[in-house]
Amino acid sequence: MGRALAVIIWILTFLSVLIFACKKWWFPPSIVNHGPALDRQFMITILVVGFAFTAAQVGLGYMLWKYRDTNTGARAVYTHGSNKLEVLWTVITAAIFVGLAVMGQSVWASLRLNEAPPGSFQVEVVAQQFQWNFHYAGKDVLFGRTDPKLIDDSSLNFLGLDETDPNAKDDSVVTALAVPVNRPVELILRSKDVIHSFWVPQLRFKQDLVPGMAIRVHFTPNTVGKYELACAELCGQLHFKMKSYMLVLPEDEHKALVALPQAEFQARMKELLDKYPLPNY
Ligand SMILES: [Cu+2]
Repeated sequence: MGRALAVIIWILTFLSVLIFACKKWWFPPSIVNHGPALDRQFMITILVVGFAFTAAQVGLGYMLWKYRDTNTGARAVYTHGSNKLEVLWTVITAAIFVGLAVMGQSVWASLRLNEAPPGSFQVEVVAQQFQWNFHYAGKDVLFGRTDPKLIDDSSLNFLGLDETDPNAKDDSVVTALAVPVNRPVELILRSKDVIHSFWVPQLRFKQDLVPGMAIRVHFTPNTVGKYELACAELCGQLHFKMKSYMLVLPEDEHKALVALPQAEFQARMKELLDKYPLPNY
């Protein structure tokens, strides 16, 4: 029985490692400038914890095998363990964990702890149960005033955009995200009701949208295409339906799109969503 358990543990360990090593279920390729650094950091982390996991499980199997019931009548003995060893492996584990965190910090900081570069393309993202709204500033590059009192879903004013504000005249609110390629993009993330989470796997970050907050994130996409955008926070009964697309467009195509008035913007967006296929994973 002891031997069988040991072998089962080894087989399970081998299969678990295989799932990661074969890379069949891996991330889609990144499409942002910070992607390679983040992927490298992820790889280091998974190699370190993968090695620790394998060593621990192989050791566990070895102990099961060695100390199995052999019917020799030998008695179990009590041992208090070794304080020295306990301290040693706790210190080593702590050092590895803190080391990995410090290494990852620089990638994180470069993305999250500084402001978006000047000239970034800005989009206001307003989430609600259960849809994504994207607010574009239009030709004047100025967002129109919004007021929660003006929110009226029945007249499709999901954001409470103040139509009397001159800056709002050329604004568009549509249900998909379009950003230019090779230019910094800044998203201003808000929520109208509960916590949602903005997630495009190819962007290599996930960010909550929290009611009452305007959370800013920035990135520079480098590959033209259409990508799935999902809500990654269980936000209610129809959470699974809360999805959209992010289009990364060539500069001229993007420029022409965001200059369009609302209705034409929406129509052109539909055409573009049909034009670009989803990448196959
Ligand atoms: Cu949601």
